[in-house]
Amino acid sequence: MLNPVLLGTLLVLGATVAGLGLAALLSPKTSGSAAASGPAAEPRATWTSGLARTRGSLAQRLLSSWRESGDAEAWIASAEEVLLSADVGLKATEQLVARWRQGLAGVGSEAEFRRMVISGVRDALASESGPAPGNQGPRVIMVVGVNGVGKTTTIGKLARRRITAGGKVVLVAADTFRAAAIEQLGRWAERTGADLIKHQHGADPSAVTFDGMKAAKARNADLVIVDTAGRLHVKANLMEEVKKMARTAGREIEGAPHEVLLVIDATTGQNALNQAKVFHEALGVDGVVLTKLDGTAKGGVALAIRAELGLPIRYVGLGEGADDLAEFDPEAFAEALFPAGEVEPEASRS
Ligand SMILES: Nc1nc2c(ncn2[C@@H]2O[C@H](COP(=O)(O)OP(=O)(O)OP(=O)(O)O)[C@@H](O)[C@H]2O)c(=O)[nH]1
Ligand SMILES: [Mg+2]
Repeated sequence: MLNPVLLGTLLVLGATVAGLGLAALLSPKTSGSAAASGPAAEPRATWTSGLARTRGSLAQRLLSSWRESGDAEAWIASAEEVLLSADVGLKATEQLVARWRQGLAGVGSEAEFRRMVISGVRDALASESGPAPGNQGPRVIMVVGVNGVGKTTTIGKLARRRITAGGKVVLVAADTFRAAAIEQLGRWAERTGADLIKHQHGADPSAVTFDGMKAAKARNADLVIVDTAGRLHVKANLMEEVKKMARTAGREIEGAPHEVLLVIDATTGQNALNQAKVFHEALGVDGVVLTKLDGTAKGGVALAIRAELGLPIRYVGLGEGADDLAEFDPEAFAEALFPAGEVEPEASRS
C-alpha cells in the first residue's frame, strides 16, 4: 500500500524521531524509559508508527486533493468527503472545514497547507480540562467499556507507567463475569509488579472493589485501577453494578473514583460513539482511552469523540505491548498524521 516516496519519508521521519528522543513521549514523564531499564525491551510504538494507517486515509488524501483541486471551494468539498469517510463524523467535519476555510486564504505552499491542516486538527482535539486533582489517599481509576476494547490491556499499561515512575499500584479484578478475566489481570500484575486483589469467578464485583480499596489504603498504594466487565452497556443490571462499585469505592476512599476512563476501540469507528454515549449517560465518564490506533485507518474517530461527546481523550493505545500507551497529545497526534516529509517544502499548487 505504501508508495516508495512515502516509505522513504517514513524512514527518514523514523530516524528523526529516534534522534530527537521523541519516543520519550511514551514514557512516564518522571522517569527514564521502561524499555531501557527492563531486561527484554519490547519494540516501542510511536505516534508515527501508530498512526500510519490513519495517515494514509486522512492526511495523504487531503494533500492529494489539495494538489489536484483548482480552488478553495473545490478542495473544501473534497476535504469534507475525505473526513467523513475517515470516521471523523459530521460535527467534527463541519468544525474542521470551517477552521480550514478561514485558514486557506493565506496558504500558498504545501508546507503552509500542512501547517494549516495540523493546527486545525490540533485545535479541534485540544481540551482545557486535565485529570481531576489528586487526593490524600490512593487515586482510584475505574476502567469501563464494552468487551474486547482493550480495558485490561490498558490497565496493565497504566500500571506499568505508574510503577516505572516509582509508584505503588493495586489492580482490582472486578470483572468477575468472564472466566479468564481474573487470570489475565493477574498476568499483567505479575508483569508490571502491581499488587492484585481478586475474588473467585462469579463473585460480587462490589465486594472485590471494597477489598481493593481496603488493601490500597493498608498498603499505601498511590494508584488503584479497577477492571470491570464488558457488555455492560446492553445490560441495565450490569450498568447498575458498575455504579454500585463506584459508590463502594467512594465510601472507602474520599472522592473515589477520581477518574472513570472509558476505553474505546478505534477500529470500530463511528459505532464506538454510540457505546460511549450510553456509558457517559449512565456513569459520567471523565475521559477516554482510544485503543488499537495502530491497527486502523479510523483514527479520525478521535476527532468525532472530542466533538460529539465533548470528552477529553486521555491516552491512546498504539500497540499491544506494556509500553504502547501514550498520554494523549493533540500536537503529537496532528503532527504524526501529517509528517513534514510528506510535503514538498517549496511546492505550491499547480
Ligand atoms: N494492536 C493493539 N491491540 C490492542 C491494544 N489494546 C488492546 N489490544 C488487544 O485487544 C485485545 C482485547 O484486549 P483486552 O484488554 O482483553 O480487552 P477488554 O476490554 O479487557 O476485554 P473484556 O475483558 O473481554 O471485556 C487483546 O488481544 C489486546 O492485546 C492496542 O492499543 N493496540
Ligand atoms: Mg478485560
